[in-house]
Amino acid sequence: MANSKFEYVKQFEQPDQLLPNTWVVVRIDGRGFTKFSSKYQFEKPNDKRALDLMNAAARAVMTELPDITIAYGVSDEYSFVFHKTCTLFERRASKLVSTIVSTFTAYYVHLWSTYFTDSPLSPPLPSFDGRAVCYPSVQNLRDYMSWRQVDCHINNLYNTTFWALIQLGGIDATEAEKSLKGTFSADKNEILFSKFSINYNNEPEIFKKGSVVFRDYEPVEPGTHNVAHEVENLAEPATQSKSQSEKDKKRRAKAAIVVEHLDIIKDEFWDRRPWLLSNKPGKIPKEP
Ligand SMILES: Nc1nc2c(ncn2[C@@H]2O[C@H](COP(=O)(O)OP(=O)(O)O)[C@@H](O)[C@H]2O)c(=O)[nH]1
Ligand SMILES: [Mg+2]
Repeated sequence: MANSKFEYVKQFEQPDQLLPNTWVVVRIDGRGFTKFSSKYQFEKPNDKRALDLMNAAARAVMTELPDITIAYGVSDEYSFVFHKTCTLFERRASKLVSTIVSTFTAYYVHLWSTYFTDSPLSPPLPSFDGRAVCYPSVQNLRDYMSWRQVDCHINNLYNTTFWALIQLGGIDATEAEKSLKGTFSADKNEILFSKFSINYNNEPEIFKKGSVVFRDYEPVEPGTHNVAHEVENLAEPATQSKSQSEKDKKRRAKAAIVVEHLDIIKDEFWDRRPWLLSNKPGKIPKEP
């Protein structure tokens, strides 16, 4: 094809490659969800429909993008983790982020009416922003995931107590804020229990722990696999025969993508699911 005199503009396209051999986390966040949640009267502090919708959209994203090994969501945010050996889009940040954001948003809108059966969407429509961050080690990645889950816990304990004071205690937001100022976790647990007979431990797991999405294979005995160590020493994706990668692909496609509300801070979660860090599909569980 002949070059046109306009073609020089291509030089303005600058590389935006993510560092190779690192775990890439794309975190998306609902734009203006403070307003959006009040428009659709989300329940306070947690709206189960809204969380289920976020989880369904995240599941759809993972189904379409097999390079995502795990995702974690809380409130109006979701983090999607690409395995460190993933070469999708030659690891261009803008392509990765825009793909996640648009796929997630499309499914969020598409699935809206399944979860909000009697409040149809109207403009301004929901939208999400996104960013990509590279984490060089398994420890950094796990600390990132732990950071999000600790955040979920701190916010949920605060919000649960704050809204109990208002909805059950009959005080206003200013007073509730004042009575929580400077309190520690133990104080909030105590307020919930002594004033409202609420045992925070009995709150739904989805509210306390957030949601983790992953492909489900048969769990292994903890201590039998040292995947973190192996994967840390891997500088390049292990070269695989075509037939092996076809097999992996099929097995990955067969695996159910599950949404659970588990502790992802402790080792156990990762030890029992070596495929999350190894990116090698595990055994498909037998039908019960
Ligand atoms: N009522 C209610 N609000 C929620 C729920 N999940 C998220 N939100 C709202 O979404 C906001 C998310 O925080 P952030 O992203 O910082 O605010 P944004 O910039 O307005 O999107 C929260 O402050 C809540 O107002 C929910 O389950 N119930
Ligand atoms: Mg937001």
